[in-house]
Amino acid sequence: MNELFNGRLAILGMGYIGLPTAVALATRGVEVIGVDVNPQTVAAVSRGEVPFAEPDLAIAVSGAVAMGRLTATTETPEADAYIIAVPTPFNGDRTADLSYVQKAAEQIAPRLRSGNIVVLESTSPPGTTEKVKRWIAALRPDLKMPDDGEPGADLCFAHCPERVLPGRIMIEMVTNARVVGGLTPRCAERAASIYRVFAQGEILLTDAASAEMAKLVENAYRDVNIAFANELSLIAEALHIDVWEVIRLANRHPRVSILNPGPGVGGHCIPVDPWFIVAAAPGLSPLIRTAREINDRRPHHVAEQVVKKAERFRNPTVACLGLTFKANVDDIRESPAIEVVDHIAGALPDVEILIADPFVHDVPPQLSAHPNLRLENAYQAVDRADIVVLLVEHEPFKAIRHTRLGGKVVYDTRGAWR
Ligand code: SAJ
Repeated sequence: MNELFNGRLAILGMGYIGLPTAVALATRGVEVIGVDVNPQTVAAVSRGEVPFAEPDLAIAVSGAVAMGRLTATTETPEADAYIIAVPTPFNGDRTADLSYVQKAAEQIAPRLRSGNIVVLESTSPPGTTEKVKRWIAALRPDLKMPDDGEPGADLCFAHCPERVLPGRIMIEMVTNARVVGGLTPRCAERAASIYRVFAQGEILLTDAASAEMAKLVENAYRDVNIAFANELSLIAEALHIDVWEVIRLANRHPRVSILNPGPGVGGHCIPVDPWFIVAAAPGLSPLIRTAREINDRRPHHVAEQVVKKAERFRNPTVACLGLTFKANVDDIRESPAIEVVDHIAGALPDVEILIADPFVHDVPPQLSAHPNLRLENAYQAVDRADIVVLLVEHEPFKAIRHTRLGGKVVYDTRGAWR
């Protein structure tokens, strides 16, 4: 009980979760091999560099590589434990695309030996850890799979969902409570030995399907609560009431904590994960589905408001501040801000649109087809604009003085300039 893993560990997927997890283990003495299909990612990690921005990650990666504890390769090596941290996007019908998970399982299968642990970290629908076991079992009939009540299994399988918040990954990786769901209790216990190496938060042992579902539920909970705020914003707009003031007042109630309305919900997790629940129980999830739809409609609604404001001018210039999916990160995946800009630029082809974001240095490919759109420094964009739209509350934007915005139409979708 409470053993600590001290073998060799391979992590498949050197992305937003795999790489910080690799570093957390490597800097505490575990020999970690990072595996990725992308040779550029492997080359970057091998040089001790990080292919994306996340506070404090770069220094930790270069330290772990310099210590010789973290290496990277495109080939799946032999190891004592494997963590799968590859993407699980959704298909056109919004069911989970498990092809990356399946490929990872198939890559691991030929390397497995008796005593190995396989952990799935990728966010997955209930039953996926069981599927990983079956994919591996089909390729390795020589190894005994873990089945409840049957002793003597050669392998352990568990789901341990990541729960870190982009922008705070290095802190939350260590401090968050960790759910470890095993296909059997022994699987959970053995997988927990890996996370005990670095986790200071509580480690909660459970079964694999509960762990899979808990992760989806966490993000659906947030999505539903953001949808509530976004719906309030629509209602307040129609009733000419200031939604931010209403929320500020309501939140002084001891049991009320309303989130912030905004231009939509982005990132790789919250707009995706609730659909996995809807797909698993379609007739039973109207609230979760509706919340998704409310949040998905937000960018279009925000863009329409801007278009209406622009109609009041003869030849306006519009500044859109912020392109990333949320504040103070450089990640533009599933960014509602980009969707808003795309709508505005398309709806107002003769209007000059200036876009600015301290974390984005080129016009994102999704926007490159608009000839009326230009990337600018935020101050210049604001100074030249008739209409200023705040889409992401990056710290440098919050610092823009109110006097600079004087005489302009200001649409603050984040309530940051109140
Ligand atoms: N947002 C709002 N209003 C709010 C809060 C957020 O509009 O009040 C928007 C953000 O601007 C952004 C989106 O929602 O576009 C999501 O941002 P976020 O900060 O809520 O979450 P993520 O996607 O960065 O990370 C989430 C986290 N999940 C929860 O908080 C329940 C994180 O802990 C998970 O590990 C992560 O998803 C994941 O990987 O699943």
